[in-house]
Amino acid sequence: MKLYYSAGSCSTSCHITLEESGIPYEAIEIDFDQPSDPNLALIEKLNPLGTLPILILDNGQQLDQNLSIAAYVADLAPEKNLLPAYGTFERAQALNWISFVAADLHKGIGALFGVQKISSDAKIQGTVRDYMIPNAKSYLNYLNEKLEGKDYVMGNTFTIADSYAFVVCGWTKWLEIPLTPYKNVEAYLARIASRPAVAKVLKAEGLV
Ligand SMILES: N[C@@H](CCC(=O)N[C@@H](CS)C(=O)NCC(=O)O)C(=O)O
Repeated sequence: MKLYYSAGSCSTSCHITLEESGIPYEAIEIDFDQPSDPNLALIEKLNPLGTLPILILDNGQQLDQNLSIAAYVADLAPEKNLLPAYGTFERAQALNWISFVAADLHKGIGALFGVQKISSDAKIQGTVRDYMIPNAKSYLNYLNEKLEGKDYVMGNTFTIADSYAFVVCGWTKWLEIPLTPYKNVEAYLARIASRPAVAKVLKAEGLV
């Protein structure tokens, strides 16, 4: 199977999940900042939303949302426990977490990347950022509290929700949101970064 990703974006979480799963895959980087990237037209064709990740299976079938790709890959490697077993309450809890990451954390933090597109006026940018920051911080605070006494969001086991939360929380360094008030989140990110599969993906994407 083939994963199209852009370095450091939410699609990196699927790259991490694939690496953690041990399943053979090919990862193809798309550079949205390079109009000459020959794969940009292909991405537009594959996904009219123009977003990554996109996963293409060997039979040509396609998935193009973080949650579906992560869950599909996790289910292909059940022995890795990247998602609790079908039909269990723990599975619903893990999906609850990944939904929080996709709908709340990703949108709350990721929206800050768009501030420059709203206006070239620095004052307006500042006003918009001041409006968005409390929202982003409320999600970081929620995660911080829920991580108390835990290694990962589900407890002791790393799941697909952690792949995704790790990437999104990592954006804070580019957005100049200090994580010092969120000690559990800081420790969580360091813990995940030290996982061999994660370290391998970060290196492959040129992020370390
Ligand atoms: N709902 C989608 C959102 C995917 C998404 O927002 N992808 C972003 C990167 S984080 C993207 O590809 N943006 C296009 C761009 O940067 O031009 C999912 O969960 O997979």
